[in-house]
Amino acid sequence: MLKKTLFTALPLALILASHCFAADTLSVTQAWARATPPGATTAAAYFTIKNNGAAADSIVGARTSVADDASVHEMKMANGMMQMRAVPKLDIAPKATVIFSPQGYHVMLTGLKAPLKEGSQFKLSLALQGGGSIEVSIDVLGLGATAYSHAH
Ligand SMILES: [Cu+2]
Repeated sequence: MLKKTLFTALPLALILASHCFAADTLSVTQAWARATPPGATTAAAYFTIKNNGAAADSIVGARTSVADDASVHEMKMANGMMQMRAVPKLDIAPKATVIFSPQGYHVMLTGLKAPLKEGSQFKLSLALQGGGSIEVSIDVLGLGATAYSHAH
């Protein structure tokens, strides 16, 4: 009886695991990037990050094998114009959820080694202030994607 329960519970656990990437207290969901046209050298990755813990933590860097460099940026209105600035340290308060999106925070990838192909995935590592990191699997969506969606 116990064996049967474990057997049926396993597929659900695998599905959940593929959508959630957790460090000790931070969890990342809905991680995506837009596909890039041939020749593009930059891309951006988006996700939702939640601090489940009682202490603040910060993202202090990013790394991926698909690009030479990765860093957290923010789009912000300044003097009536959208401007992009680097965010070397992004604080995430206890219980806070920060949504990375095309209108706000994103992880900028520069020196892209190959186009990001729709339907593929790549790994992104987020460095945390405490010295740990979160490994995130990014789903590459279509060229026109504006938000996370996942077709099963
Ligand atoms: Cu940027």
